[in-house]
Amino acid sequence: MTNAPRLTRKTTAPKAGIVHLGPGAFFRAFNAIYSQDAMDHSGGDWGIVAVSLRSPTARDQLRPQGGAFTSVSLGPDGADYRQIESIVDVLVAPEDPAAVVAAMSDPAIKIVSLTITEKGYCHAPSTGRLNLDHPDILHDLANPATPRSAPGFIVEALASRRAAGTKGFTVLSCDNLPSNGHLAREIILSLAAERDSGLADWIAENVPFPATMVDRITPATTDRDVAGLAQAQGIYDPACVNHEPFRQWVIEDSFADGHPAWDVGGAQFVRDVEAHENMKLRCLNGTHSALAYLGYLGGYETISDTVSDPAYAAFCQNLWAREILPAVEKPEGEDLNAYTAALLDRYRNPSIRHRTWQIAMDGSQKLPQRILGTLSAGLAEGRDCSGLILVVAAWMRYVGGVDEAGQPIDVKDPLADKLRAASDSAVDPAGKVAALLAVEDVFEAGLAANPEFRSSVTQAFEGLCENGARACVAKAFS
Ligand code: CS2
Repeated sequence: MTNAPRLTRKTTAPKAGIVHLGPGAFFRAFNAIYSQDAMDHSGGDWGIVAVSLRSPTARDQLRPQGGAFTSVSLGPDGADYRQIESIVDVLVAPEDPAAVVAAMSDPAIKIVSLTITEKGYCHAPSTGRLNLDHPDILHDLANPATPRSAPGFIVEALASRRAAGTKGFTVLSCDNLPSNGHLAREIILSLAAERDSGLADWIAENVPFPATMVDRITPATTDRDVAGLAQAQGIYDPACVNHEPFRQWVIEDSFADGHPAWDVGGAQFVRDVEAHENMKLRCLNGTHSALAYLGYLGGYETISDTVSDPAYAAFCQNLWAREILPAVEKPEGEDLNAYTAALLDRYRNPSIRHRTWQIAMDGSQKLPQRILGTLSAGLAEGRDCSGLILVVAAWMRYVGGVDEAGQPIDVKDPLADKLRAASDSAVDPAGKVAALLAVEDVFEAGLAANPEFRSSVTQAFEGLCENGARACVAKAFS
C-alpha cells in the first residue's frame, strides 16, 4: 500500500461521442491517448464512455479518479508521465446491460470502438464466422434486450437506433484480427439476421465497419507498476498504464458521422488497411507468439528476457527473413527489413515487462492469423517452414499444461479444457499432435490433413519433449 494521494481529474469532462467496449490496458495506452491528442489539438465532443463487458475492476479504478489515469511511456531514456482525461465514464455491462444499450443508443454517440480481444468476437478463429453455439450468443438471441456479448450489445443498440430513427454509428474494431472491420461486419450482420432480416439490411446500409491496424506494446498493469508510479510521482493511480513509446494506427477512412482528429497523433487514414494488418499480424504478433510459447517453455518470464538470449533473437530474425517476410506483401510507405529490425529493438526494451505467459493466453484464437496463415502460404509455395512448425509444436506442448520441469502451466484459453483433453487423449507425441490437429476451431481442414505438415509437427513436438525448447531454438535454422 502507498500513502500517496489518489490521482484526480483536472479538466472538465468533454461531452461523449464514443462508446468503447473493453477498457483494458491497451485501450488506455492507445485509443484514449489518441483521442486526448485529438481533443487537445482540435477540440470536439469526443469524450469516451468505456464499457467493461465483464469485471468491475476498470470502473472501480477509474471512477474515483473522474476517468483520469496516468500514461507511463517507457523508453530507452527513461519514463515519460502524462495524465489522460479523455474517458468520461465507465460502465460495467453485467451490472446493468440496459444502461449500456442506452448509452450506445444516444444520438451523440458516433463511434463504438472495440478492444475486446480475439475471443470477444464469438467466432470460430479458423473460419472467421460467428459461432451460433457460443453460450453468450445463445443467451443474447434469447434475451436481446439484456445482452452479454459485444456483438449482442452492438446489434441491440443498432436495433434501438433504427427504431428511434437515429443514424447508425461507426463500429471500429481495434483488435489484432485479419480484416478486423470486415470480420466484425460479418459477425454483426449474421447475428442481426438471426433476429430480423430487415435489421440486418439496415445495418448493412447504415453502419460502416472500417478496418484498422493497431500497434503499441502494452503489458497488463501490475501492482509493481502502480507502486513504481507512486514512488516516482507521488500519486496513487491503480488505472495507470505502462507502454512503449512507439505507436502506429492505420485506419480505413470510412465513418458514418466523423471521427476525432486522431491524425494529429500520427494515425494514418488510408483506403486499404489489409497490407498493414498482415504485416503487423504476421511479423509482430507472429513472433510475439513464437517467443511466448518457446520462451515460456524455455523458462523465460518476459519477452525482453527471452530475446536477451542470443539464440532466441537469432531464431526470431531467421523466422522473419526466411519464413514470414516471403509471405508478407509490402504496405505502401513501409520498409520491411527496417520494420523487423525495429521490432527486435522494441522487444529488447527492458523496461517493458511483457510476460510470455500473458502473450501465450488465448492461443487458440491467435494462432490462425499469426502463424497458420503464414505457414499455409509457405507450404503452398514449397518453402521450408520448420521455424513456424516448431512454434506450432511449442503451442501444443504449452496447452498440454505441463512445463519442462513437470510443473503445471496455468493455460488461459477459451478452449483450454478441450485442448487439454485432446492432449491427454494420447500418451505418445504422434497421438497428441493428431488429436490437437483435429480441433477444427484452430486448424482448417486442408492444413490439418497435409501429411508433410503433420509429420513435421510431430517431429518438432518429439524434439521439444526430448531436448527442451532452448535446445530446439538453438538448433533451428542451423
Ligand atoms: C501481443 C499483443 O498479447 C499479445 O498477444 O502479441 O498484445 C501485442 O503486444 C500488440 O498487438 C502490440 O501492438
